[in-house]
Amino acid sequence: REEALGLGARVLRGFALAQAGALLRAVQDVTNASPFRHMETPGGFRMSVAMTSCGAWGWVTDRTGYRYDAVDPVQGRPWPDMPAVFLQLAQTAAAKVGFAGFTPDACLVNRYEPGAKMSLHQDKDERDFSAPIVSVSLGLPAVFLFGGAERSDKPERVRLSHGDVVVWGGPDRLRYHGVMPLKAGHHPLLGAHRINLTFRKAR
Ligand code: MD3
Ligand code: FE
Repeated sequence: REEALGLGARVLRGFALAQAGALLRAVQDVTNASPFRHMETPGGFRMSVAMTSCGAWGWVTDRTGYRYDAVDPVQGRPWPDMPAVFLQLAQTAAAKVGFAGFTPDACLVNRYEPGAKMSLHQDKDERDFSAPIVSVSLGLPAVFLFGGAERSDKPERVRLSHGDVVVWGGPDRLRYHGVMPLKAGHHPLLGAHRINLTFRKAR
């Protein structure tokens, strides 16, 4: 099942289902090396989503701004390697919708608990907007907000469930997007959490 969202956004329902167990074991390996943390925005707010990264580059925010950094500032070491099962899934999904040759060098791992949300934003800390972003949803479902080119454009709501993969590229790469506060619930593999993996080409 493949749905078009915008011209450059494709939802692959259940594309990651068969790999979910292996992906979650790999998340555990990543977080053993670089644990989830609640980062601070430049404006001084604590993010409700807990984050970590793997791959050559990790996304970081603190009082000085947003950036990709080769070093995990909490651990003082490079981010853990991107697990093979992550890379394989991201590349297969990208190729399926026309982005053959996608080589992500960063995977941001987001963990939501009930009430956690992500306000409307654009992803523009990457250097090359011609590369897509691939996202993988695991655990509790969430309502994703898919906005327009301006923050004030009314967003579409899209439910993303366990195993769904979305590829955002081309004309949709810079659209505003966010996630509504997570509803409480129980998922057999993740309990009261949702985990989202986003694969990016940072550099
Ligand atoms: C649409 N994460 O980490 S993934 C993020 O579910 C982020 O955790 C959300 O937004 C989450 O930056 C949404 C889906 C996503 C990612 C990047 C996009 C959608 C996008 C870039 C452009 C348009
Ligand atoms: Fe984003």
